[in-house]
Amino acid sequence: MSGDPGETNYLNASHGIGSWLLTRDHKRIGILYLLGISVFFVLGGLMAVLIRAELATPQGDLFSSDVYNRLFTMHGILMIFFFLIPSIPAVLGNFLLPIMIGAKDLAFPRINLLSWYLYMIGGVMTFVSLLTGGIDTGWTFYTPMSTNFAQGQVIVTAVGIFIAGFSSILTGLNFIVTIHRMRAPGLTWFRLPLFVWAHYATSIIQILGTPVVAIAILLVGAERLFHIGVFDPKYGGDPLLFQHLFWFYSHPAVYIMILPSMGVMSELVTAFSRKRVFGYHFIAFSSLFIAVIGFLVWGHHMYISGQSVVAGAIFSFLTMLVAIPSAVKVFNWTATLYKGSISLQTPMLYALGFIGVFLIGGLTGVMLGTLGIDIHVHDTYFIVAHFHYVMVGSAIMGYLGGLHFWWPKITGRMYNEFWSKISALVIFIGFNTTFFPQFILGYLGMPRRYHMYPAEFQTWNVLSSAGATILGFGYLLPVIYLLWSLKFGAKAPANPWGAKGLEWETSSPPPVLNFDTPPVVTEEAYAYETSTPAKEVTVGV
Ligand code: HEM
Ligand SMILES: [Cu+2]
Repeated sequence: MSGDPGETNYLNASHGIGSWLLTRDHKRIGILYLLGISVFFVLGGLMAVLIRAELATPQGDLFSSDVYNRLFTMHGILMIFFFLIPSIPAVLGNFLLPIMIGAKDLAFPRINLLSWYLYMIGGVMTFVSLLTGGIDTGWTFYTPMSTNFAQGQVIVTAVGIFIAGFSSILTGLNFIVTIHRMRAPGLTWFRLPLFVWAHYATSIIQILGTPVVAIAILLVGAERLFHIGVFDPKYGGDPLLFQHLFWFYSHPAVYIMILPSMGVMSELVTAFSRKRVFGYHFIAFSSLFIAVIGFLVWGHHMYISGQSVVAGAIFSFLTMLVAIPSAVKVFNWTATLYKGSISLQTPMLYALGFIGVFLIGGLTGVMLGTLGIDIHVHDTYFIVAHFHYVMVGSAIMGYLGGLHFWWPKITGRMYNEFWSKISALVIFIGFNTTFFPQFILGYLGMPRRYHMYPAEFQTWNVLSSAGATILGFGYLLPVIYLLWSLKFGAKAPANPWGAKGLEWETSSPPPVLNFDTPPVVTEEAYAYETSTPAKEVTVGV
C-alpha cells in the first residue's frame, strides 16, 4: 500500500480551521478529542502537582483547607469526567474502530461531531465554574454536602457534567451501531480485534450507566435550587439515595476507563510477541461479563454507609466475581507472552508496565472487596492508592501504549524511540514512587481529603510528592517528542511494527475514506503464525 509523500490523506485533504471544526471524518474528530483531552489532562495534572506540594509538609502551609477542597475536587472531576472516561474511546476508538472493521466512517458521523462539541461545552463550563469559585464537594458530589452545605458553583459544574454525559452516551450508541452494521465482508464477530470487543462492552456501559449519573447530578442541582425533597430528609428525601445512584453508574464507569485500556493491551501484547492471542474467546467474553457484573457491585462503596450486613455480604461476593474476568485477561496476556518472540519497543514497555501495575490495583481491589479490610481502610489513602493504580497506572499506561502504537498510523510520522523508551521508564518509576507509599499511609490510618496530617506521616508523603515530580516530567516528555515528530519525524510506512489488523493495511496516514479498495477479511484476528517473521524496524528522527 501507499505511504508516498504527496498523496492525499485525511490530514491534507482539506485545509483551514473550518474544515476541522466542521469535519465529519471520524479520524479528524479523534484528533479534536486528542486536543481537548490533552488540555484537560494538563489542567488536572497541574492541580495534582499543587496537591502534592501541599502534602509535602504536615502543616497546611500552602493553601487554606477551603482552597484545598476545591483543588482536589476539580482535579478529580477533570481527570475522571473529562480525561479518563473519554480518553481511549474518544481518541483511539474514534480513530481506529471504523478502520479496524473496514468501514468508511462511524454510522453517524454528524452525531460524532456533535459529541465532541458537547464534550467541549461541558468541559469549558466545568472549568469556568472553577474560575468563578469552584466547588468543594469532591468529585463524588455526596449529599447532603453537595445539596445543603457546599459553597460555590455546584450547579454550573453539575450542568457541565450533565452535558458531557450526552457525549459519552452518543459515542457509545455510535460505536454499537457501527460494530453491528458496518463490518467488512468476512469480518465475523469472532474475527473482530479484541480492541473492538472491549469498545463494544464499554459502549454498553456508557449507554446504560451514564443517564443514571447524569440525572443524579442534575437532581443535586435541582435539590439545591428548589429543595424538592429527593435527598433532603427534611422534605422526605434520603441522602443515601444519592450514593446508590452515583455508584450505580460510577462503579461501572471505572470499567469505562479500564476496559478500553485492556482492549489496547490485547493488541499490544500480540503484536509485540508475534503470537496469536491466548484464549481469544475468553478475553472477548470477559469484557462483556465485566460490563454486566460491573452493574451489580456498587454497594462495595457503601459498606460503612449503614447498609445491612446481608447487603454488604452480597456486594462483597459480587465484587469478588467481577475480579475473575479481570484475572482471566491478565492470565491470557501472560500466556500470550509465554514463548512469544518478544520485542521491547515502546508500546510493549507500556504493556508490560500495565500488567504489573494492574496486578497491584486489582489485587488491592479484591482486598477492599473484603468487608473487614474495607472497614479498616475506608476513606484512607489506601483507597486513593488503589484507584490511582487502576486509573492512573493501568488506564493511562494503556492509553499511552496505544497512542505510541498507533501514532505512526495517525500522523504518518515516527517518533524518537530512545526518548519514548526513557519516558516509559520514567513514568513507571515516577508512578510507583508516587502511589505505592499511599498504600502504606492509608494502612497506617492517614485519611484522604485532608490538607494537614500528623508529622509522623511526613516521610511517606515526601516520597509520594517526589514521585509525583518524576511522574510529571515523565508525562512531559511524550508531549515534546511527539510534537517534535510531527515536523522532524521520519515518514511512517503503512505497517511499521509488522502488526496484524486492517488498520495496518492502509497507508499512514489513512486516506479520507480509510481504504483505497474496500477490504475483505479472510482470516481470524492475530493470525501471526501464518505471516512472515517480524520486521525489526529502526525508529528514529
Ligand atoms: C478487580 C477489580 C476491582 C475491585 C474488586 C475493586 C474494588 C473496590 C472497592 C471495594 C472499593 C471501595 C473502597 C471504599 O470506598 O472503601 C473501590 C474503590 C475504588 N475503585 Fe476499585 N476495584 C476494582 C477495580 C477498579 C478499577 C478497574 C477502577 C478504575 C479504572 C477502580 C476504581 C476505583 C475508584 C475510583 C474507587 C474509589 C472511589 C472513591 O471513593 O472516590 N477500581 N474499588
Ligand atoms: Cu466500585
